[in-house]
Amino acid sequence: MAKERKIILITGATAGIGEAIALLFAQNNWDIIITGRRQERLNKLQQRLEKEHGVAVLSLCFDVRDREATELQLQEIPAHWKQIDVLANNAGLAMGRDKFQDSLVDDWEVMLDTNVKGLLYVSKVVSNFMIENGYGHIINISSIAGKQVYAMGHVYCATKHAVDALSKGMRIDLLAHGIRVTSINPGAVETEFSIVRYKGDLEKANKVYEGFIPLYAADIADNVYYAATRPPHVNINEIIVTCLTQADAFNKIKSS
Ligand code: NDP
Ligand code: 8X3
Repeated sequence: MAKERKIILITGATAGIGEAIALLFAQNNWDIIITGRRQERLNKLQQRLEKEHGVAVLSLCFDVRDREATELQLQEIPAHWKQIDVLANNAGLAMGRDKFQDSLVDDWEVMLDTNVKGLLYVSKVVSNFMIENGYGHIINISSIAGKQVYAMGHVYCATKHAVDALSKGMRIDLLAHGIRVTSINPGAVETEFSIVRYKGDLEKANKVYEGFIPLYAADIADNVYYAATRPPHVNINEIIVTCLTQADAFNKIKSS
């Protein structure tokens, strides 16, 4: 069946940047595959996208750390939905903000398994759909933590450096198939990211965004949409984006 609209698959669409990407692409009449672990949020988002924007939505509930579930869920989508134009590899997280020597091995594993291995599991399946289709675009949400290493960032920064390297490697190997690869590297974006990083400690999480105007999830969705809608001969290799009061991982102006 020939498709009417373009299709984007977004991992981690139940919150923050992923949800904003879903909303922006739906506003622009794309059909959307949304994924995440929280079924209730997926249901709500699906209803919203279908009702407000009249686009088709496929919702897949799985944990990207679970290789078998990830492969099964993606392999089993109807053939029509495999004609994916854009994969936004967005699911990710930081866990803890402690000195290396004090940090928890369990936290390292969650970050490595989600940000690196989960991204790989999804990309392997979807890049093969794209090769079969003869087109596609993989957009990896990395971070300025993938460009610089800051204190008490060790493993999170390592996972995002890995995403940076993987984006480069994928771009080279998928070149012959006409598949574009972009990495987007945001500075501080106000989402549920810090609530997750500080394990539900709202006071610590809110402090991260005090005293300056951070980026918002919609700003990153805008970057993704920009990269996804360039003319076919153009590939945006990477975008590094911060709010006006942040120069890099180390220099941020905050009012007291
Ligand atoms: P949020 O916490 O708001 O959203 C994270 C999303 O990832 C959720 O939808 C969550 O869904 C999903 N997710 C997390 N773990 C898994 C998993 N194991 N399996 C499936 N889905 C998962 O954070 P952001 O929107 O800020 O983060 C999105 C991406 O942006 C991440 O990769 C993050 O590293 C990156 N980033 C964030 C920045 C920031 O300052 N906020 C800056 C730079 C990059 P669910 O819980 O339902 O599974
Ligand atoms: C999230 C932004 O600065 O906390 O990737 O690493 S930062």
